[in-house]
Amino acid sequence: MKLDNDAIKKSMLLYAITDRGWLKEGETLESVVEDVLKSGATFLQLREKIQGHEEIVKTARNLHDLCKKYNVPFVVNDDIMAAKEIDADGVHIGQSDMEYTKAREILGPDKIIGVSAGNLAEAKEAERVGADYIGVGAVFHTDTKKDATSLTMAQLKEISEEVSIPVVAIGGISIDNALELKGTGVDGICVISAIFGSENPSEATKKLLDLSKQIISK
Ligand code: TZP
Ligand code: MG
Repeated sequence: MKLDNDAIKKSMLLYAITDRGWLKEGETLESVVEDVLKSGATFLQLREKIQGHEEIVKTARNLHDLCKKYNVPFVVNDDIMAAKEIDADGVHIGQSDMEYTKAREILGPDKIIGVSAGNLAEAKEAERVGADYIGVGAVFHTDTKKDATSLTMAQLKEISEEVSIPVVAIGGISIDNALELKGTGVDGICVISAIFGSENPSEATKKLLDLSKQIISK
């Protein structure tokens, strides 16, 4: 059974996206992800920009096992077939690769399909087709995704008001700026470098979780 809208909303609180580019000597993605899950991340996405499908499947299987242990939903970025193969909780797809119909056909009604949105029109379109949540950004400047469009807090607020599916803010979010998102109506924050690029991913996770609770509190 798929998580309902409310449960997905709650799981957006601290959404972590992996990036093996930040791994330090001797670390594995699995070991860092386990620290991050232990420290309170509420959703996990495997995002691989270099690995091929076979490697993605292997990593996804390991991370999914960890996520099950911590009761955290796990999705794969872009590789719908990898998500299908390991029975992940779903996929996250971009707007440019608006493959929603294909993803839903392959994964079925019970899987989570998240879609990226860079503006209100994209957010509404994602909701219309049936996305389970949207990742909206970039809300701040980020070096992680060079082609991400930049949004103002007012635009972000409008998007949160106009769609009823869960909204998670993404892009350049750090411990230093996260609280600027308070009042925008988002359901949580999604980060890559603020966790995986941090000296101490576990501590960063705890701090960001606390900040996100402040952001979503009315
Ligand atoms: N989509 C919009 S911004 C972004 C993605 C994948 C990058 C987020 O990475 P960071 O390091 O949290 O800015
Ligand atoms: Mg993509």
